[in-house]
Parts: sequence; structure tokens; C-alpha cells
Amino acid sequence: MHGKAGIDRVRSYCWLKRRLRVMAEDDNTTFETDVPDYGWEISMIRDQETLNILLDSLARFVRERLMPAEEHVAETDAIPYDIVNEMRELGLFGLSIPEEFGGLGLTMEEEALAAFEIARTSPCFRSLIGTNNGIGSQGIIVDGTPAQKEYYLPKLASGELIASFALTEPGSGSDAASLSTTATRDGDHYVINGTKRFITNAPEAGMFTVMARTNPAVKGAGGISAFIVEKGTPGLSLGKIDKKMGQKGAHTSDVIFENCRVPAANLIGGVEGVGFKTAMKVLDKGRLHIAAICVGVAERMLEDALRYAMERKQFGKPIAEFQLIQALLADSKAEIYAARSMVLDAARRRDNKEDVSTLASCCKMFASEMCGRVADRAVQIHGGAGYVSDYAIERFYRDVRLFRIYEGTTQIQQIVIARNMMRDFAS
Ligand code: COS
Repeated sequence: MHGKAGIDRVRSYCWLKRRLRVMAEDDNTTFETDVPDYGWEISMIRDQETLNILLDSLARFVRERLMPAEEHVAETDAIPYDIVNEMRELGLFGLSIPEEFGGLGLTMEEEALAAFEIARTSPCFRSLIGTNNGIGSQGIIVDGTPAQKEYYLPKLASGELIASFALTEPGSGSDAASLSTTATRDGDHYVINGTKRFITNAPEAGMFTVMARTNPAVKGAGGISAFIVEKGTPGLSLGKIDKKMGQKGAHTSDVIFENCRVPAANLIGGVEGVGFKTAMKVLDKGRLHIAAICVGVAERMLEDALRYAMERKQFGKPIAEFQLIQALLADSKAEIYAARSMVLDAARRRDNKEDVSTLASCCKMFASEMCGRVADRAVQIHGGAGYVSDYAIERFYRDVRLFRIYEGTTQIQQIVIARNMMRDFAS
């Protein structure tokens, strides 16, 4: 099984390599990597050459296919079907799904490096593949039964199925353990009732990872279990698509369960009462991934701001030559570098099987707040042009606001970090 997966992987990389060569021949450029040299030894990378090919192909895909489509996607609030298909062909839905289930099986560090590249364009593209690689599939990966893994993961890795993570409810956001959706055992089924809110990719999803209370007598985390619920299950319906501030092209909606009967075999891991812990483990990884995305988006915004500052002339010279503009550029560069270093360090530690709950929250908090500051400075550098939609920065400014909120607000990250510090001190 592993051998075959390895051959498939090499095949797919060879295919990528061939495709890159064809692309390079088409535009008469030489075939060479344009992925930055990160300047330090990357310890957990298993195969640097194939990783470079992957990162290079992502960089080119982002530059040549996704960036030119940004405005169209923002206007239509939809990612064109051919782009979704190309994302499938490139294996983007299965980046972090284990190779034995048809994914690329990237380590966390490799995934972070891939996220830096994918995030250099509108975040909606990442959002579409993000749930399959992250919060939508991870519950099955970390705690699923062998049968659940074998059935669902290959479909998620290929992009045949889109996964969604349904934790938040109208009355339960930051206080996730207070959720009130119920799952009542009835023979060899569970009957689910309740409403989930702001669920990313719900309109596109073929399956949902749903946290519901199986034991109403236990009010907190211990009464919660995690389920896989497929689209089309009677009793499952969606609310209208939310009108969001930004991230057009990525969709969220309510997911409503009314006497929705789910086979008992869909209880993740086959064990009741551990669903909250599954969700927290999923979020540890998700928070690290979002932090990596914040780094990539910030790099893009700074690149746009630098270009503008070099081209825009006032008082007889490019505004980049003024020291107050230089301060905005330099502060952003330094903060991005700090966030990048944090993310890679935490990712390596996760790959080394360390508990990174605290570090993932540190990364999510710092990188998302950093991203907000970089967006603000980039708008400032653009001046009046930054406030109108002719420049991408107006869109990015709205898009990145979400990073400080979802997968745990900055305030929740602070609570996680401080609580873990106190727990470690006490022990
Ligand atoms: N990994 C594994 N287990 C974890 C864990 C983690 N990272 N974090 C908590 N747990 C366990 C705890 O050890 C505890 O288990 P025991 O009862 O056996 O000791 C259990 O889960 C409950 O944890 P805790 O008591 O810390 O839960 P709280 O209700 O106090 O709150 C917070 C936890 C606030 C951190 C949690 O609700 C949270 O992250 N909220 C934000 C939710 C969020 O990010 N929403 C975004 C939606 S997804 S886009």
C-alpha cells in the first residue's frame, strides 16, 4: 500500500514537473525554481527536490492562474469551475491527507511552506481547499476508525468530496463546549437536532464533521461527540449564504439538523464523549495553518505596497524614498519575518510529535494580528488609491479581517496560551 502510494506520488510529481516544463516552454522562460531560498536547513522535509517542485508549481499556479482571476472571483462571488478542477488535478485538496489515502501526506512544516505560497492570492482559493486539508478532514485523520479513514479520506484527497467543520452555533462561539446541538441514540442510528452557524464551505460540502451533545446530563466538553454527516441525509438543510465583509468566493451558511438520522457507524472513532477533544486537536493544527496563511497574504500585501511606493511619485520622487513610508515597509517586513519563523518552528515541533497547543495559539495570535497591521499599513502607503477597489489592497484589507476571528479569536488564543502557562507552572 505504502509502496504504491510512493510510486503514485513520484508519478504525480513527475507529472507536475512535465507540466511545469511545458508551461516554461510556452512562455519561453527557463525552468528554474522561483521559490525563495529560506536560508536555513529544513529539518523535517523528507525529499527536498520533490518539495521544491511542489512549491514551485504552487507559486506558478498562484501567479499565472489565481492572481489573474482575483477580481472576477470577487465580482461574481464564485471560483470558476475550471480553476476548481485544476486545483483538484494539482492535488491541492489532499496536501496534508496521508499518502496511503491518496493525499500528498505533507508534514506540517511542508504544509506551512505550501500555505505561504497558496496565500499570495485571494484567501477564498485557500478556503476552498482548506477544509479538506484541515478542519474538515482532521477529525477523521486524528481520531477516525480505519473504516472511516478508508471510506472518506480518498474522496477528500481527490476533491471529489468537500468537507466542512460544524462546531459553532448561534448560541455557542468562543464557548464551544456549551454547544446545544443534540445527537440522541436510536437503535443503530443517532438523531441529530440543532443549528450550526457560519460554517465555511457548507454550500459546497459533501460531508460535515459535526460536534453534537450525546449526553445532555454532562453540560461541558465531556458530553460532546463528533459525527460524519453526509450531504443529502434527510433532515439536513442549509440556511441562506451569508453576506460577508470580504473573502468573496468563499461561502458560509447555517447548517440545520431536524431529526437528522445518522448511522451509528458515523460516530468519529466509534467513541462517545471525546468529540470536543477531537475538535480541539483539529483546531491546534488549523490554527497553525491559518498562521501560515497570514504570512503568505501579508507577503503579498507588502509586495503590492512596495511596488506602489516605488512607482508613485510625490514631491518629485517615488514615495518609497521618504523615511515615513520606509518605516511602514520596514516594520511590515520585520513582523512578517518573525511570524514566518514562528510558524516554521512550531510546525517542526508538531512534526517532532511535541504538544504545540500553546505554540499554535501563539502563532495564530501573532500572525493574524501582524497580518491586520500589514494590511493597514499597505492601505496607508496606497493613500487614497488604497481606499478604492482599483487596487487589490482594498479587497485584501477586508479579506484578512477574518483571520483575527475564525478558528478562535485573538482573545481565545490569549486564554489558551495563559491557561497552558499556568497549568505547566502548576505541574
Ligand atoms: N487538545 C486536546 N485536548 C484538549 C485541548 C487540545 N488542544 N484543549 C482542551 N482539551 C481538553 C481538555 O484537556 C479538557 O479535557 P479534560 O476534561 O479531560 O481535562 C477538555 O478538552 C475541555 O477543555 P477546557 O476545560 O479547556 O474547555 P473550556 O470549555 O474551558 O474552553 C476553549 C476551551 C475556550 C479553549 C475552547 O472552547 C475554544 O477553543 N474556543 C474557541 C472555539 C473556536 O476556535 N471556534 C472556532 C470555530 S471553528 S472556525
